[in-house]
Amino acid sequence: MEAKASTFVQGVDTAFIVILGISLFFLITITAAMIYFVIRYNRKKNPKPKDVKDNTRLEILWTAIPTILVLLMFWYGWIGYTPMRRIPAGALTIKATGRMWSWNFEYENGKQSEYLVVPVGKPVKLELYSPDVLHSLYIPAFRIKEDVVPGVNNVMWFQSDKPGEYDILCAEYCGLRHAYMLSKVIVKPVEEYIQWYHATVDSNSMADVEPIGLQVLKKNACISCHSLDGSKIVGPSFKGLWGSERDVIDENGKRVKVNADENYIQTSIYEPNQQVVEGFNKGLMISYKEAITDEELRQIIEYLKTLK
Ligand SMILES: [Cu+2]
Repeated sequence: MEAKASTFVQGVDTAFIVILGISLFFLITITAAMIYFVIRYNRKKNPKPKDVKDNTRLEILWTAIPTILVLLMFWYGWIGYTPMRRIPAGALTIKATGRMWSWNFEYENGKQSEYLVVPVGKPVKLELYSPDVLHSLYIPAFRIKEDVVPGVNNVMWFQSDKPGEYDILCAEYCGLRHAYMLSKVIVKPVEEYIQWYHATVDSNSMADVEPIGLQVLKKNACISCHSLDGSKIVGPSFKGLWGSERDVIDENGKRVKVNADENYIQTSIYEPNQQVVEGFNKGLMISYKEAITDEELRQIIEYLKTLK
């Protein structure tokens, strides 16, 4: 048998085909019967219709058959779903973080990546974490999807038996840019995975040759809301920010002019709602005091100075 993208494919596809098959059967049968009855029992042909009442056999049949069908659909759904919640002991654990607006994956040795890299044929457990809003980690090829809820320790798992690349999406659409949270699962042969796991340079990413400040911005998903090219996304662009004069609304709702210096940048990252640039919405950004260290803040400032 051909290897499947994940061990859940068979169960989910069977449930899907059973339910689709039953639905199609009834759609066609009921529509055909309806058309036939409209013609066959037309009032012109039957001016005095018979009044039919209380057919016990019919009533038992149309109660029993749908009950059996519903239980059948439940059964296939149950068979497909229960393995998803039974996580094998000894599964490889990876922390999956969904934040505004990208995914980040952290491995047991502390290595981080923007793509999820896993070995083929091994169970992988994802510990789902969100620092900000609801997200939903969705890997269609693996037939799995799970909500990532702030403050809740949710998990999901899978095992892929087929090396390759598969899409990752965020299926939470009630926010500004969940649809932009695209990533990939890269399933590698075990030796290749081990090599990647221990390598300090991530061959899947150009990140390591970029300025450190930019790496920090990318790691914290800053650039999914703040562009580097001057375009307006969710927040103000980083381009030309350093040293510029900003019109901001302070905590009391008063409009003030400030200079974009070290202090301003630190406040904007650690206390983002204290001074919000005029024309942008308050309350969309969370504090990055926990996530960004003083040293990283310095590196960000060094990088911003180059974005004239
Ligand atoms: Cu999301």
